[in-house]
Amino acid sequence: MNEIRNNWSLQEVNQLFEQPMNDLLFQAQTVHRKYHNPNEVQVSTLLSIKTGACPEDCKYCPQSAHYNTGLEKQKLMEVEKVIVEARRAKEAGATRFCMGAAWRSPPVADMPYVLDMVRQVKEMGMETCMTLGMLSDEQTEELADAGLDYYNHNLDTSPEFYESIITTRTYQDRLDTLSRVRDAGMKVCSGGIVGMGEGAQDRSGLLMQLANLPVHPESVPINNLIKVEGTPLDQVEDLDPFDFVRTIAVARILMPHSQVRISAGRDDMNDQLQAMCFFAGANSIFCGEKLLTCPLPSQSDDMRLFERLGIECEEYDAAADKPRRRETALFYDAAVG
Ligand code: SAM
Ligand code: DTB
Ligand code: SF4
Repeated sequence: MNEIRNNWSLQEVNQLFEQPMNDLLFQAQTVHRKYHNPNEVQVSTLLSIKTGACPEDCKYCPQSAHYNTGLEKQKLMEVEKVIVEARRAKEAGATRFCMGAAWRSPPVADMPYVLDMVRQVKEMGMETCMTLGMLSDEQTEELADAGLDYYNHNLDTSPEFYESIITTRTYQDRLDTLSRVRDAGMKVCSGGIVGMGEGAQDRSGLLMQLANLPVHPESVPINNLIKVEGTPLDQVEDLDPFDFVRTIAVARILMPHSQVRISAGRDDMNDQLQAMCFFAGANSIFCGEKLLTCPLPSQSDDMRLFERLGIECEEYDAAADKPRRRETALFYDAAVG
């Protein structure tokens, strides 16, 4: 059977989700082993280069100007400061540096600085990723020419549920940005959020949309809603953690080659739940001091978990000027002194 497909029906995706957990995990792990090293997890570091005061009304987001979350706003960070943070991430072993801005789309006047960030981080030998909102054709070309490796732009949820979460831009706007990024030759990072009060159909609908893109995103972040006080979703009911694991497993089955990332929400997950996500096919995490504005587990906790699970990750080897396999045990000793 051809496992790489772009024609999934909602019914087929629902059927994957509805299997008994053990059958679903077995299927996901079988696909995972065929396409990836089952004991390797990629580590990215995030930096918010422009924080808060965003004109969009995404109901989950602490950075939207529509809600009062008490967040400290920050205009576009100076290029030099971004480079200092990138160097710190590289020294801590990150192989990909992701820069995020709370914009609807990048202001034209800020583009030269953004492009400079891409060039300089790339020169340091790390992979680059940016998430800046919607892009015009010209901005997409500029980012590609500067050498940007990945562009993150999430579909967030199913087309049906989307309208109750965001009204200031459409699902089609998002699909258009993704196709521009793909056409310009950059790698696509696109996923969504679960735990926003959506139904099981919406989790299926999100993954079906991602898997039916003409080419699967190279990177698929699955965020568990962080309920930030002051956002309209701060009181929503918790998602059953097993439904988070199921979402990871179905993403793995639908998009066998992709890196599936446990993104937001890891700080609220215990080690057992994270281990289950890795078994379900997650093979990437964000690691560092924080996500964009919300907390992450400490780096030493992450490395301790990797060590307990025998998980390997890559680190940047400055002498050889390329990534190498990291010995987590050694790193753990160094991280906790
Ligand atoms: N403004 C840009 C955009 O929306 O494309 C880039 C930054 S935006 C913060 C990136 C993603 O973070 C969103 O698409 C959403 O999936 C995720 N996110 C934001 N707030 C979150 C929250 N409270 N919990 C979980 N994920 C969240
Ligand atoms: C993604 O899907 N999740 C990351 C990254 N892409 C940019 C961001 C999560 C943000 C969580 C809320 C915050 O830290 O502000
Ligand atoms: Fe703005 Fe992005 Fe937050 Fe939406 S998710 S409010 S676009 S920063």
